[in-house]
Amino acid sequence: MGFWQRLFHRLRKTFTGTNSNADWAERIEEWLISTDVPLDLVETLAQQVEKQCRSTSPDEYIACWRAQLLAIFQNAQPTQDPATLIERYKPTVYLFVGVNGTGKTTSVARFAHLLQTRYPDSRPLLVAADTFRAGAQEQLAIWANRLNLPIIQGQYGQDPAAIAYQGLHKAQTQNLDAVLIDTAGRLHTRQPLMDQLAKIVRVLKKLDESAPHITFLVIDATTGQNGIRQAEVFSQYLPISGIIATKMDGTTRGGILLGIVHQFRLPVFYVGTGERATDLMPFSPEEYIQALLPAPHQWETQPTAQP
Ligand SMILES: Nc1nc2c(ncn2[C@@H]2O[C@H](COP(=O)(O)OP(=O)(O)OP(=O)(O)O)[C@@H](O)[C@H]2O)c(=O)[nH]1
Ligand SMILES: [Mg+2]
Repeated sequence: MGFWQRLFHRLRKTFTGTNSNADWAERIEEWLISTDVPLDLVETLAQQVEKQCRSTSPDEYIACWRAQLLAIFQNAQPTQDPATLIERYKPTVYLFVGVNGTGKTTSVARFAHLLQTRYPDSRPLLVAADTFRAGAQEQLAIWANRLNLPIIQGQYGQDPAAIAYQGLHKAQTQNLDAVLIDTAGRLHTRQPLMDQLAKIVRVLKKLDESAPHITFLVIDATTGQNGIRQAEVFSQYLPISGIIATKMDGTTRGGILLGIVHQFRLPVFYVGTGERATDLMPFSPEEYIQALLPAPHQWETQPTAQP
C-alpha cells in the first residue's frame, strides 16, 4: 500500500469507523471466552452480530451483542415456576442431582427455605438420599434442624432409592406439600452411580406416576467447560427440568450457563449466591447478561477464566 492509499485508509477508518466494530468484536469475543462462554458459541454469535448490527456506536454495538445473548434464553424459557408447583401436586417431588460438590445439599436447604418463604404454611420434607459420602446424612440433618423441617434419613451405604421411596411415602400419608430429595454427588463418567439415579426415578414412579415433578441439575458456575458435559450426561440418564447455578457470588460470571442453555435448551431456574439459607435467587437472564457483558468502562477487572 502506497502512502496516499495508507492515509486514505486511515482517514476512512477514522471517519466512517468501518473498522471499529471489528476491533470491538475481537475484544468482546475475547471477553466472553474468558468468562467461559464456549468458543463455538462465541463464534456463532459474532457472525450473527456482524450480519445484523450496522451501528458504529460502541453502546449500540454492545446492545446488539446483548440482544443476541438474550435470545438464547428466549429459546429455553421455563414453562413453569418450580415453586408454584406445590399448588398443583401434593406432594410435589423435587429431585436434586449433579456432580460432586456443586452445591446440591445446600440447594435443597435453600430451596426449602424459598418454599417456606413463599408458602409459610408449607412444610417441605427433606430426604437425605446421599448414602454414599460419610457425613452427608448429618449435613442435611443440620439444615433440617436449622430450618425446623422434617427429614427422612438413611444409613451409610443403603440403597438411596429405598430412602427416596420412604420419603415420598411419608409425605403422601402425612399429607405434606413437598419432598426435596438430596442425592450423592456423582461423576457423570461413573455408570453404576448414574444408573442409581435412574433407579430413584423408577422407584418414585411406583408411588406417583408423575414424580419427580422437577429434577434440578445443580451446576457449579465456576466449573468451566465441563459443565456442558455434565448437562449432556445427566440428561441421558434422567429428564432434567432445569438448572440451579451455584457459586455465582464469587468472581465468576458463569459464561458456561450460556453454553448449557444454548446447547440443551434447559432453563436456569435459580442461582446460588452464598452458603446461607437465603442465598438462592430466581434467575434473571437480563441481569445475568448485564453482568456477563458489562459496559466497556467496567472491563478493567477481567473475569477469571477457568482452565
Ligand atoms: N460461595 C458459595 N458457596 C456455595 C454455594 N453453594 C454451595 N456452596 C458451598 O459449596 C460446598 C459444597 O456444597 P454442598 O451443598 O455440600 O455440595 P453437594 O453438591 O451437596 O456436595 P456432595 O454431596 O459432596 O456432592 C459447601 O461448602 C457449600 O457451602 C454458593 O452458591 N456460593
Ligand atoms: Mg451433598
